[in-house]
Amino acid sequence: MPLFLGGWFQWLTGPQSTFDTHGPVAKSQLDVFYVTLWVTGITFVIVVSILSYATLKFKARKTDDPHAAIPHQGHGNPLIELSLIGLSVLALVFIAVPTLKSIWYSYDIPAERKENAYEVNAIGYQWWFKFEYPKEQIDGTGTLVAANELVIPAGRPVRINLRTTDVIHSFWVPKLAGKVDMIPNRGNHLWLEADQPGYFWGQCAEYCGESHAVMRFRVIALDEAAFATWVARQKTPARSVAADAPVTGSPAAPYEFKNPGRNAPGWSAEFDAAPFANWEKQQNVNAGENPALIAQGRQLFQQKTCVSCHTVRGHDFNGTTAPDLTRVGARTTIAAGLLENTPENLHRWIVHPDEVKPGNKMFVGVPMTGGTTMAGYINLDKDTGKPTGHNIVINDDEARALVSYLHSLK
Ligand code: HEC
Ligand SMILES: [Cu+2]
Repeated sequence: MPLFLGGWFQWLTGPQSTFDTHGPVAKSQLDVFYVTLWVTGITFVIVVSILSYATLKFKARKTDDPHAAIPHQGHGNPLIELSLIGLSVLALVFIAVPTLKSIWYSYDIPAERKENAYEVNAIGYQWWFKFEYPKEQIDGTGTLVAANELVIPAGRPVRINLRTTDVIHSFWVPKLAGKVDMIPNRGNHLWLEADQPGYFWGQCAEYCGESHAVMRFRVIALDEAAFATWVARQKTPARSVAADAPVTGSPAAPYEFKNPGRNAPGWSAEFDAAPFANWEKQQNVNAGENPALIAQGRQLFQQKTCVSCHTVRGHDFNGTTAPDLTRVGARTTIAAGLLENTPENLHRWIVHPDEVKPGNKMFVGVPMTGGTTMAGYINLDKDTGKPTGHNIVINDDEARALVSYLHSLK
């Protein structure tokens, strides 16, 4: 019990711990866990005590021990049996009442709070998440869309409509609410609420293919004013930097790029020490931007056909099969929560997506309705599924330009 209650160990307070709840839905579900734990724990102690007592007390130590003879065999004691049935039923009722209450509560936002609720759509793709904000309509382009980082208002219930475009995924933010599946041709939903502004980890929780384990996302809860500011900013077109714009401040030193290799982690302890503060910092325009390099990156985005899959709203890039990149520079993660969004990591992703995330559709292409494929980094033979050649190759200089461009999108 101290282990569970005290949160003494890292795994009980870690970023995906269900024991460290930050919202009412997760809290109600944790309470059910504790009720069940107490009832089953007490039952366990009673049963094991009686069993141990009987085993030790009536144990035959030698063959001439009086206990060695088989004792009188009884055939049922109605009083004991009835009371055991009664006690079991009681224990189950004791568990069932809070469980049913919590199921009811988690299913939908309480009626009296519905008016204040915010609504978003979460759509699963192999292996990333699209988020739509149906309340935020943008003239000319429709619904506000984001990817892999879901920003919500804190202290308000949020209803999340769960959809998928391909296989079954599951939407799970352990500190905010239990998981619910995203099922083809079925409209599921859940609701959650963050008590306070904060930065939370999410994870696809239903096996969905090669990169299931690294299909992650983040939830950022903001206070009401910060949320309104965020929404207003999102509704504007992507930030544009003219090629001949003056450089602000001294130019940033070029980063070192050394490919860390297949499946190398892409996360720093410094980020995790203060994720929310780091998210806030990420919203600011980077010091020492290089406008000429940004302009070159913007051209490359078109030339290298990144545009066939990705949208950058306001830059005439309107691909819809991949994460919206209109504000990718303000995200703290890339590749669906897998890598910290640093220049080195973005560079690595753009040059070697296959070494970061097995099977990802940016590398192998996105399957389209009608059996065609939106070409990715390699072409695959239709029949054998084997690579037949490269379609997109990015060298280090091109990657630097693309990184500059994408990181200017705040
Ligand atoms: C075939 C379609 C396709 C093409 C072409 C493509 N991408 Fe992608 N891109 C994707 C998909 C799909 C993902 C999501 C991958 C994942 O996380 O599993 C992605 C992810 C990304 C991300 C990370 C987004 C996030 O929020 O995690 C960036 C950045 C990106 N692509 C940049 C580029 C650049 C730059 C190019 C051109 C050199 C490019 N992409 C070309 C499909 C494509
Ligand atoms: Cu999934």
